[in-house]
Amino acid sequence: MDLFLQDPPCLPSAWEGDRALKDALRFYLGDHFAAAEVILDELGRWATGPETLRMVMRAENEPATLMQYDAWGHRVDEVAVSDAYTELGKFGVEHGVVALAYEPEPFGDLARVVWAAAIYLWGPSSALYSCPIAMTDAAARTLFEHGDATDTEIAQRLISRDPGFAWTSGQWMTETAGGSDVARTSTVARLQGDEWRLYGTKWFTSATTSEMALTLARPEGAPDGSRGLGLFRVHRMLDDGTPNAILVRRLKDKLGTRSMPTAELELEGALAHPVGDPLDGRGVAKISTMLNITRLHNALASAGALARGHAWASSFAESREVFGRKLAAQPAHRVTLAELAVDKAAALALSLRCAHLMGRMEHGSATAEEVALFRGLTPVTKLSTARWAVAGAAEAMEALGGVGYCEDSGMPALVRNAHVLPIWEGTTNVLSLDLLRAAQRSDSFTALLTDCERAAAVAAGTAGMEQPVAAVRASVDELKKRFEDAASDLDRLQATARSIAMGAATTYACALLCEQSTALGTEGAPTAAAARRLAERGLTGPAPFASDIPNDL
Ligand code: MFK
Repeated sequence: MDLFLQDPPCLPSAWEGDRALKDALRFYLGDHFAAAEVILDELGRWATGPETLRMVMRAENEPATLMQYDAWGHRVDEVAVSDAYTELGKFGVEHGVVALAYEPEPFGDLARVVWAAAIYLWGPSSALYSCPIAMTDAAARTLFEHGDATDTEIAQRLISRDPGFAWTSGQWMTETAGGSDVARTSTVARLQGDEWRLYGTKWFTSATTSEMALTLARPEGAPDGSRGLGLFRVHRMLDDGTPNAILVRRLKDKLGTRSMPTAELELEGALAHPVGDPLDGRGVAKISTMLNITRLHNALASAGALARGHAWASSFAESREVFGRKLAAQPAHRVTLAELAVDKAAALALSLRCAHLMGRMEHGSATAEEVALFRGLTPVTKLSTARWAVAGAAEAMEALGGVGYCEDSGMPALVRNAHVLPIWEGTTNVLSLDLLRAAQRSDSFTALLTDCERAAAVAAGTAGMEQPVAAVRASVDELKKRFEDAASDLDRLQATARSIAMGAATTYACALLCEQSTALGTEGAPTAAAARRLAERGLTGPAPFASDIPNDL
């Protein structure tokens, strides 16, 4: 008897097969769409091509390694990465995964939208080279905003498309005592002669092979807490070609992101260059420029993971027959695929809107309301998309059945790598609290809800959009009430923060999809369907605890 062998699923071009992305870009880009399509079409064909997918698999199977000593006992601390990882990154750099955001032509203040689409397509095939790229982009913007002429010169390397000239940057924030609570940073900056030297241990430093990093340290004599911290640029190698005084204690043995090295570093008097005045107590505020950009990268990685999971599940369902018909035609499975598509559309809507606002801020065309909106939207987008990505990656793996659970399908890597997304760059709770802080300091929450109402108003009166528009309006009222009910008691407000943040994410995603589908007219039918489905699921999510959290649960 012949053994039945299933044809492997075959991914379409990541660009060609992504209707939600194209529709969203038509909405944002208008006349610029055609120019963007040329770039994104090439990236999309590359991202899901068989050769690229083989390289991704190879990079995943060749984790980063550390050699601390050479054969003669000298301390060398050499971190090696797979050449497949390097090649995937090089392709991205050449195709502008940083540069696109900084090139004034042809997209002007819409450059971040095109850039975001590029990251979304390239990221899932980067074997986590997306991590150094996130930090590189973020470091470049931070140096441009807060640095001097030398910093600006260094930043040219970070935004270059030439792999021979381009550098990547790390972001060393986390210490043993301070992951979320960065105020507990204990690295000391000592002024020795006219040079700053850093002493301390950095506990998680990703992309250890990067040529430089931005890091926080406390100048000797500066006050405790976050207001005593300065921001410093540190290079791995010194100008004379010798290594800086940085020891690699060990590489982290992580659940995922294996091709990308993450180390513990010992700074033993590492030469460092202050970014701005190291004694102005603005280190955290300055590195926040960086955080907001890496958080958007994180959101795009989440949307990209959802897209890749959905693509695998859909193409498998097209080729698989079960119980007498195609899996893609089985009602239960159609629901699963549709729900994945809705999550992807929501993640994309939030991420692209964030990118749109960021581009306007970077080009000086954003209004004060848009700046306030961006401040609240960034944590909301990062936290929600990351959680959707974890659930979506697991769902996609399940959709491939037993083969999806096997390493050589690539799905376990998708699941492993998705799990970092809610953790790095601020956990779900830390970012929920960040939304509260932004709400209190810059009225960002009000700006977010106001923009929900604005977007819903655009769609009001459009046939078929009555239900999602009404749901957005009701949810805005409910979220305001949740905030106001808890506002007078800080502990209660913090206990409510996640419910408010997740509710705001789904509500804003629905509002954006309502607005986009209306603008797209008949072409916007799939976007309208996604908005309706979000509304059917319920926008506000679970209510917070009605009273104190019971101790006996
Ligand atoms: C593929 C994806 C790629 C992603 C790769 C990334 C890999 C990188 C790996 C990592 O480095 S992960 C580690 C990331 N660590 C974090 O995300 C830290 C999480 N903790 C926080 O975000 C805390 O909220 C924070 C450290 C910012 C709290 O610090 P503080 O000093 O206690 O907070 P405070 O007093 O609110 O903020 C100090 C200043 O910064 C204030 O300015 P002002 O003095 O002018 O008022 C704040 O307004 C400002 N600030 C804080 N967060 C901001 C911000 N400004 C703008 N945007 C923000 N998000």
